Amino acid sequence: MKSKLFKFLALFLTIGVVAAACGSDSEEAAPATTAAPATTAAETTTTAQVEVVAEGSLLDVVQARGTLNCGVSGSAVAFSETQADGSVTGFDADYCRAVAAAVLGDANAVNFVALTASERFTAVQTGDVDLLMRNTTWTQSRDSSVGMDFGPTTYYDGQQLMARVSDGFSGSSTVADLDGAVVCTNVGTTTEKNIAEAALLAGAEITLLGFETSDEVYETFIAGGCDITTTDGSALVGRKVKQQPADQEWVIFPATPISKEPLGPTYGQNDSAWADAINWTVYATIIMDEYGINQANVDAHVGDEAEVGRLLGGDGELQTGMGLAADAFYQVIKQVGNYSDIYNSNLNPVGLYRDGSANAGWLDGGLIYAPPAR
Ligand SMILES: N[C@@H](CCC(=O)N[C@@H](CS)C(=O)NCC(=O)O)C(=O)O
Repeated sequence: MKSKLFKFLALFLTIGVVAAACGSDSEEAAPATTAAPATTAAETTTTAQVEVVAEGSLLDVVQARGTLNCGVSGSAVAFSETQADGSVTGFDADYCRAVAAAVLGDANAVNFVALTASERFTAVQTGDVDLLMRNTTWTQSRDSSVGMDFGPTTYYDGQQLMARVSDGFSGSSTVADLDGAVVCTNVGTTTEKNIAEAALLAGAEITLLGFETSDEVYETFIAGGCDITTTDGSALVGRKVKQQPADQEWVIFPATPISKEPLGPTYGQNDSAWADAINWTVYATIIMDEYGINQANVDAHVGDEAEVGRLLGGDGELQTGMGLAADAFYQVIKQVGNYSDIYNSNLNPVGLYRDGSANAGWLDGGLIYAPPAR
């Protein structure tokens, strides 16, 4: 009975993927992978299915390889920046390291792959990267026809605009004020679609210039080739801090973003063991933060009771059942840090703070929340 149900589900999944691929959106489309584990699982019993899925998982591939191939931007200020010595720093880069610490026991076992926005989903589909931590917004099309799955949102962002004060823009400017403006952004993003729609709805006629990289966007903006740049608000803040010339004053508006941009880990669809490893790495950083357990004091909490003890590898630990070492999340906190450690060290320096934002913890009125570790 069960095997018939799974056969039906596998058939349904395969049809779903094909149908979705036909309707995929050209700008972001990468050929959707087929649901191989589900198809194989259709021939087996329930117990065997779990094993088949685990064996076919990227989790095993990454553990056998000994390094995590993590797709980042490499030029997203404070999120992933390739430094002169080749190292990559930032909030997203640290989440790549956290996953490597959980899966491989070594936060440094990461091969960072710099990808433009338009390259990123293809890199997942072809297996060039195991995971994207690349300012990537969770959207319906990416989650379906583009063939991705999404983990917990690590940064709640929203799209804003940036312009020169000398051109008459201020913090209270709106999209309607863009009428006649040249707007620069990077291609293969939610950004270009959001601004086109928002301008249409506000009755503003804009000229939209698309570039492959943000560096080109800002070179053009600084040289006066565009009146406006637009992208995720966090990126505008970072670029203003780093690149605003002494003779220009840039302003970010509107105060309420024109879109929701939930950013987080993105990986190929239908690989539950891999998804669980990544998702629980993020959740572990959040739960430890809720307890005030961080990189500096984690050693004092090994052996604690209940949820903290389980997450750090003690009695009742649930990590080995997921294909990870019992101390996987201890390694994450010890080698990389909890959510606040990662957020504050990377984002406070550019002026982004959790307090009062959507990225505060749920107990402080924000949206950062994790399910229970039990
Ligand atoms: N979150 C949006 C935008 C992502 C995006 O490409 N953002 C820019 C601004 S942070 C970026 O990553 N630029 C860095 C680069 O050009 O490599 C999306 O997922 O489409």
